[in-house]
Amino acid sequence: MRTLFIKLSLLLLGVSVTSAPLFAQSKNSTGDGQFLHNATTNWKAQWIKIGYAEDSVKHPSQYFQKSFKLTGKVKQARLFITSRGLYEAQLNGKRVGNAYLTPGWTSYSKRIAYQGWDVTTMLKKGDNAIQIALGDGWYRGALAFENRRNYFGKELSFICQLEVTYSNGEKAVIASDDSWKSGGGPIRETSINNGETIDNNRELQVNQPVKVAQTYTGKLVPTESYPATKHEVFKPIKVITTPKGEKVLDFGQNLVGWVELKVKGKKGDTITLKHAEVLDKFGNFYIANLRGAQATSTYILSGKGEEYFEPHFTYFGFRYVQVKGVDGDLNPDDFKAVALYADMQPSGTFECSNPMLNKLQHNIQWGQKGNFLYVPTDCPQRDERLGWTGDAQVFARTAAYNFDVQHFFKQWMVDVAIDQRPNGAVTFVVPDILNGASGSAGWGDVATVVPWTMYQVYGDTSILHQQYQSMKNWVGFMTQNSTNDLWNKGFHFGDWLSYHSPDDDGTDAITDKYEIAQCFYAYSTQLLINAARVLGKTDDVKHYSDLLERIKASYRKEYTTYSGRILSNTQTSYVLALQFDMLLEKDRAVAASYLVNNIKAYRHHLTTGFLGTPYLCHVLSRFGYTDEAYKLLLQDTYPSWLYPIKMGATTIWERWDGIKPDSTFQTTAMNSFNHYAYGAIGDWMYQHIAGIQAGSPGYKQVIIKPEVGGKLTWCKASYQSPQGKIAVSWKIDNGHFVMDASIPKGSTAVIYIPDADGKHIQEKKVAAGNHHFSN
Ligand code: RAM
Repeated sequence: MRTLFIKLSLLLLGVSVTSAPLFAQSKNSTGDGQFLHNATTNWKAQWIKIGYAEDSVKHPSQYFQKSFKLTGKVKQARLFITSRGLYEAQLNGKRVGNAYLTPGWTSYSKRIAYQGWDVTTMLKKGDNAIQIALGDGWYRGALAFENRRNYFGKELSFICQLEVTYSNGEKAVIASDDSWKSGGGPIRETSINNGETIDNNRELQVNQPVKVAQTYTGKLVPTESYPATKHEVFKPIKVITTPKGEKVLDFGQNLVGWVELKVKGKKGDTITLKHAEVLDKFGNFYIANLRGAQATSTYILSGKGEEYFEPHFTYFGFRYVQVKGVDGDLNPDDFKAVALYADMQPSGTFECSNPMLNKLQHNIQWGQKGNFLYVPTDCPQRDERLGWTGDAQVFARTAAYNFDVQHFFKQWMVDVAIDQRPNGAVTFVVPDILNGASGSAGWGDVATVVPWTMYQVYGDTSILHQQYQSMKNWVGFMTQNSTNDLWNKGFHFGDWLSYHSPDDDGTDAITDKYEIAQCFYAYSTQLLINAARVLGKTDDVKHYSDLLERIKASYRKEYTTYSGRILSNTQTSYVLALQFDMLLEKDRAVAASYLVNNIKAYRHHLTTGFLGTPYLCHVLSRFGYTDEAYKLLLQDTYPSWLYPIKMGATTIWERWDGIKPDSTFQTTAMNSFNHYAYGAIGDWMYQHIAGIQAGSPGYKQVIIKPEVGGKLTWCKASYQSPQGKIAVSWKIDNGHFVMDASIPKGSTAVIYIPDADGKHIQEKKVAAGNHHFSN
């Protein structure tokens, strides 16, 4: 039976419990034990590590075990555990919990999250055993660029505490200490970038002593975020033999996770699964864009009946899997791809009459799924997979429409602050593994944008309290690096991956980096003022409001012309100036018209990169050009949101032209097919097509303001707000605009009802409940 997928790691157990099946594989049986959000303990246990010389070339998994007796009936039991490296824990032969790649990734040198599990049902009176397996994970690589190792330390270790309360109220604690045993087992090699090798012939031998490991000098903190769990399961939609003769499975969706394999073979048979996002223009397997990441699972069979494999301490970004080592034709039923991502609750749905837009929404959500794995990463497949701060800040608002990300970001933002440099510069990536590289406009602004966005969405001021000093430090950094209130120093990524003309005809859309920096300096200062106001810090409000005036005045002096043009004269330059209110009121309309002229000059193509794109349609809508926004959104030739969809994308690409119109690829140096940044358009789709907007922090007041256009005949969307579900469904019916809207209890709404042409808008105030409108 498929649900009885059982893993090779049967051998992980000690003698007394070897008969129990381990690591059952289906979603419903991923493990017993309930995850306890934010559960805390008083640590008494010791960190322990292996007590033998390790194989420092292959870095196999390390296994630990302890047998123990419980003298009475268990009323409650909790396991607290974390590791330097990744861990999987088992109690009496059963996997603890449904989370993978635990303890997740934080700025390990300063803090490591631990997990608390309710494991009451996993223990019994009498003999019990606990086993732990460790893998290198993010702690000691191979990680990021060039598969570097040992970013955070050289040795794996773990700490755990099993706290048992008996029915009679007595307590027992089984803690990691030097009485445990260590050893090796089937996982022979494992790393985030390269994958995992599992040898079913390697019996588990856990009979070596352990050593007490170095004390951890950072903080151990409870887990606030959502651990990675298994979600959708995909069967291959096609089995392909490529022109080169490669055997390839197509799972139909670019996803993040791994493949579970069921196989029969001879002892020593070796099966490899290589993972790729795309096939090349000839239909061959293509992995050049993974750069140094090997992304390979290698399984060595024991030959004992049907065997089951899945990796433990790695993950892949893939749609296609090349299989080697299986004789004859591949049986698609032997493989299933499992999506692995943060266990966040879905919160938004969006559908409309244009199937391409629905596909775009699908791709945005899958970009989020694949890159929300403990930290918000830029990409999930190549030798990178880092918490790029710029990407996270541009996507945060959209992310919050699609899923509940409140605690995901709240936990990660602590690391943003922790990794922040003493001068206030925010690192490019968090956790920082780039030696403190920091200070780029649009990236560092994660420090202000994410807390403010989360407050807007969830209405919870605690994130502002938590991040306020960090916000201030970031603005302080920009101030220190400014002369006459102009931030014109240092390195900046600029409007990353904006349009470059393939024809070298001078139409490259390059926006001056310091011009961009000045806009973000203003924006972050504005958000700091907003936060100061919410937190009642009146002196700061005054101080930063004065500063903001000066920043904007300097901007206008330096970057705008007499007739209202902006130095770089790109879409991004107008978009940022207008979005962040850099121009005097009287000059804004003309700037908006320059923006529209520019868009027309590119025949309704966007030319924006990471920083301009999120605000492009918002600015158009704000200045009365929703029709232009729709034209951009529905454009399907390069560069545009729908072009990748025409080319078969199932996720958002890093570049507008990851695959060019002639089906060749962009540079192998940087070409991810699962990169959520450009998915930031999702926010506009929810706010302006569906019309669901927050009228006040946390949606106590709701605005419903759909904008008709793009020949759409209907739209149906919902958002699970902190107040409850908001739903909107509109259609054009016989020349009338007809809408149903439901507003949750505790909220009121202002509803704007356009007519079928998008004009003559009626405004109504309504209370919670279901409402029907027609115009
Ligand atoms: C690359 C990726 C990432 C971006 C950085 C600046 O690594 O495109 O998304 O943030 O560059």
